[in-house]
Amino acid sequence: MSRVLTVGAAQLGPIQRGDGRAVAVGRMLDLMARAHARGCDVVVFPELTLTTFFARWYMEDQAEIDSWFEREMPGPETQPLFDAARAMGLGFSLGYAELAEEAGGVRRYNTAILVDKTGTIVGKYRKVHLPGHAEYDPERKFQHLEKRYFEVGDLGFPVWRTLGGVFGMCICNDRRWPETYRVMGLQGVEMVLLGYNTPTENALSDEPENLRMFHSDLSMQAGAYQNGTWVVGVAKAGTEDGHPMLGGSVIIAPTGEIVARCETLDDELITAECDLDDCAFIKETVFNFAAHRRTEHYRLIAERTGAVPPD
Ligand code: ING
Repeated sequence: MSRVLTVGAAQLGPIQRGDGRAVAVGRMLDLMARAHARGCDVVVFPELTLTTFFARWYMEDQAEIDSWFEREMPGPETQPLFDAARAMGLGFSLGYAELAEEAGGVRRYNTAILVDKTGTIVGKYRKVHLPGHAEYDPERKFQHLEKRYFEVGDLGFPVWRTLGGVFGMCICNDRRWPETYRVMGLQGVEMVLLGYNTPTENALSDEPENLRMFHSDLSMQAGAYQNGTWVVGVAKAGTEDGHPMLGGSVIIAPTGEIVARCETLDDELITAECDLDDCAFIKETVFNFAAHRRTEHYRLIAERTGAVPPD
């Protein structure tokens, strides 16, 4: 039995600070049309797909800051994406800055949503690992103010049964942390959809660009293999207002192998036939937690060594 999904990774090239949302949406609709032409079931877009990576800019005026956020999803400018999904029978994941009025206050998150083939939002995730800093840092070659503009995500790492499988999401820095994949892995995730906006330079050191790409791939490949899940990692790439961003969007199999990778720093679609049933072998053999992590042995070892057994 196989459950093959044709998956598209829709890398976006740079979005300049002066580009309106319509520029991004227009390019996304073109990528969706190309994905549909290639028979895709779902297409994955980057983190903060609708705007430039505005966290690189120090801002104090709240109205200016809030101009980068979406107050409704879909809203007038993003509705065409949902209409296209429904018309083409094409699911998608989308990253954006979310402004929500919740619990009697205004909340701001770095958010991703999963939309099914009917154009319905079936899942939402809010970024947990916010890198960078909250105040202007003169020591840095450039700013990375996610801690200033976003709150820590409050939805955990859920998974959703949709598109014939078990799907999860995370965002950018989340992909570097093993817990991100593990929490979803323990829920049986079969495909993790993630976007990233990763500067090619380290603001505080002379880290070489190839090491940035290596760490990005390493994190996602390990997460895929150690949890027996597909991982789709999609960049907003290229140079935004003089700030270069990593490309290298990938589709990674549960074995940890990269099965497709973008080669440019522009809008680029890569696709792969992803059999969700390929997850089972890794989950049920190499990483069979119940079979290979024998917790009753702790007590035996504790008695022999006098160590304090876990509660
Ligand atoms: N960007 C970067 C990322 O995690 C970063 C920030 C780069 C942190 C390299 C640590 C090392 O890919 C975002 N937006 O999280």
